[in-house]
Amino acid sequence: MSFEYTLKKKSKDTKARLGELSTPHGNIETPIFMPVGTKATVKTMTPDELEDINAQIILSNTYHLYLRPGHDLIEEAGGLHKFMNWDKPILTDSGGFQVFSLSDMNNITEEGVEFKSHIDGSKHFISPEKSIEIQTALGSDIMMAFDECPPYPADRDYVKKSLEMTTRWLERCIDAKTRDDQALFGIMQGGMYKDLREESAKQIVEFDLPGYAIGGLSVGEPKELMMEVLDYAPDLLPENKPRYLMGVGTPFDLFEGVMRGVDMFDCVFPTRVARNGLVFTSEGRVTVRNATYSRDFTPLDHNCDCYVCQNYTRGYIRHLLKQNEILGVRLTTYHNLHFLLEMMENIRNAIAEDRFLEYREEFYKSYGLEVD
Ligand code: PRF
Ligand code: ZN
Repeated sequence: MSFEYTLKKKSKDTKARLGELSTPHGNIETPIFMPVGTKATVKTMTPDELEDINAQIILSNTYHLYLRPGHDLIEEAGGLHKFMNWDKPILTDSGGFQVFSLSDMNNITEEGVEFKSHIDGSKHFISPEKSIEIQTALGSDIMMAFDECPPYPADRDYVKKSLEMTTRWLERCIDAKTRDDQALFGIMQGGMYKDLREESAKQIVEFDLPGYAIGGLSVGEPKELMMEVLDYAPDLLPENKPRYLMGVGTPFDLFEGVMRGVDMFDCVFPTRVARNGLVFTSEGRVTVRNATYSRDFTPLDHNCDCYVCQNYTRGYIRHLLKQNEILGVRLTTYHNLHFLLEMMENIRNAIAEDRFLEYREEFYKSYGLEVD
């Protein structure tokens, strides 16, 4: 119903695209970065602050919310939007990936995944139907299919069987879906094998879903290998649907992904490193926690017009971080998210004005990245 992706422009010299995705909670301009709010909060950020920095959509996690506080409790509160006071779009990941990366034991069968909670060791079972039941209760705008993300490295035979099961799980997710105000995205797997990526894409595209994700990347493989897969994987998905690269989001990855035809990204990286005192600046990464910055009374980034850079110095923020004062991590998180969201806005403007490659080169030069 209210989900529509409009491809607004294709860049001439790269595969970058400009688009707009409409959802029941508003429209999203793509390419976009989605801040991660795993436990129904983007750590340290109020929804007002997220709106200040023009966050258009956030991501949350089925696995965590199912364990704590429970999806039934969130449903009782009126759904995730109401529970956390965020009225813009929300995408929820299905739990599959988190089960594999966080829980102690996990036993994968055709039926689903049995696992032990990383919190208290209790036993649980999530199937495709259960994942959709949880995401339905949460009421996210975009639900992700329940998939298996094979580890890296994994042999061909394993990856082939796994992607075929992921397709069968997708079909079960589609059958379990009940609400028409929620969209379901399918997830391509296939590891680092081109023919298996093709097979996976071919199978999931059959279901004519409102969007598709590229899963199974950034799982420990060398960066060159991820780029090799990204050279062809987005092209295997329909042009008229949004493409989402899951769990990827350094500044470099965002440029390289956009250039290869990706529209949506999420990653804990900017918020996680912010809590360790690492900030993005127009001149590269700065570990503001370091002693070098104790008497630096300049902003985190002299080219940044965010609230933090307009009002606070590196020296002050370093002091807060060293003292474990809560404000320190709030300020670094705010700046990092602002930095990435503004970078994405610049990327969209550059695509619109046919100067994506120029902007990329200018950014890389200043940031200290190699343009190849
Ligand atoms: N599948 C799901 N979530 C994910 C991934 C995946 O493959 C990844 C891989 N980088 C991150 N998050 N469902
Ligand atoms: Zn700033």
